Amino acid sequence: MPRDTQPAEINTGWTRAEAEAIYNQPFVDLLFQAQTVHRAHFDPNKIQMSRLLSVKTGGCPEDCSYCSQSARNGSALSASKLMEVERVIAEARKAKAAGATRYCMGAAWRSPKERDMPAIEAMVRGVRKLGMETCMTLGMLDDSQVLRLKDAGLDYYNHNIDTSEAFYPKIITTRSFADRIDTLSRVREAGISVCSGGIVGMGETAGDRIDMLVALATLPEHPESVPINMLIPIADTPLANAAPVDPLDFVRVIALGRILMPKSHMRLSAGRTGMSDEMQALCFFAGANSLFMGDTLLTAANPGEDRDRKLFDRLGLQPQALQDSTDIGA
Ligand code: SAM
Ligand code: DTB
Ligand code: SF4
Repeated sequence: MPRDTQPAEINTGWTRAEAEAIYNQPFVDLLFQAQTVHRAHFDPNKIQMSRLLSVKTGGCPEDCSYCSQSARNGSALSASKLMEVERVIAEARKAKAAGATRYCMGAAWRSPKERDMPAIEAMVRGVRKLGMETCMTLGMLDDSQVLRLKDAGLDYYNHNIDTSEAFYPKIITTRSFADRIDTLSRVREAGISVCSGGIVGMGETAGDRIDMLVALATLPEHPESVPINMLIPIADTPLANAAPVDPLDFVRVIALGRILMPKSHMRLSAGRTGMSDEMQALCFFAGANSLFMGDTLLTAANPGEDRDRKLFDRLGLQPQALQDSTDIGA
């Protein structure tokens, strides 16, 4: 049932059957519905721009099958130390100059250690002072860590559910789907905006993709930001040879997310180097309105600014200014 704290048109009671019926419509009908919902809430030609930085890379104790940074995956990445605060702020300044409005900092941790918290808080304060939104993704958080991040002024916390609850144990065994939901509810309760999505292309079924979106759309409040990643296959990980995703199925996932969570930013996230301009255009038509800019994500490649500038020119898209970041229907 919709919570009374949310506008009436926001539904947090979606069922699997409802979502399946939407997803399985003829492609053109699905896209028309998604674009209609999109236009009721957003300027369809504006795209929110975030920039990522890995502030602590590699050596992660978790066993996520897709990840270059898991110490268990034999991928060649060695563990780095936590980056110096001043360097992080210098990188954020460059990202702002290049047009990013949100700076997302990621660490390859199961959860942050006490000794790292002061530096993490200083990063949040420093990046905020530049006039950018801040996002962190640091793994699982306890109550006190969430409150400290909130006090430092953190705007968003990214914590992906990655896939359906049923498929989750096939991808990660060192933590559970329920652990993810716990951290998400702590973040929400503390008043930090939630960024949560998943990955398409890990061998999951269409049903798993639908269940993942229904899980996000039936949280007590929809995540403000929903990143949909297309798997970037990484050598020497268990998913190195995963079958590529059908691009039209990927577009369907974006469209369903847009319809189930009409006011959330849907981010066309990892995997854009493997997408044609035409596939990205269909994703924008289906309601994607956020992306990562710049030539690297955390460890993997991303289209650089030149390619994205050309794409935006071809499509008549514009970066969303920070003051436009609330939806037009609000
Ligand atoms: N360690 C933290 C965590 O797991 O929450 C933060 C960083 S983790 C790399 C953030 C997200 O990136 C993952 O949850 C996953 O959805 C996405 N991701 C990681 N590797 C990926 C890959 N090879 N392809 C696509 N998405 C990936
Ligand atoms: C998200 O959903 N995708 C980003 C961000 N949230 C942290 C990370 C993508 C990582 C892609 C693989 C890499 O760069 O190692
Ligand atoms: Fe660690 Fe995050 Fe990679 Fe999992 S996705 S191995 S938790 S860095």
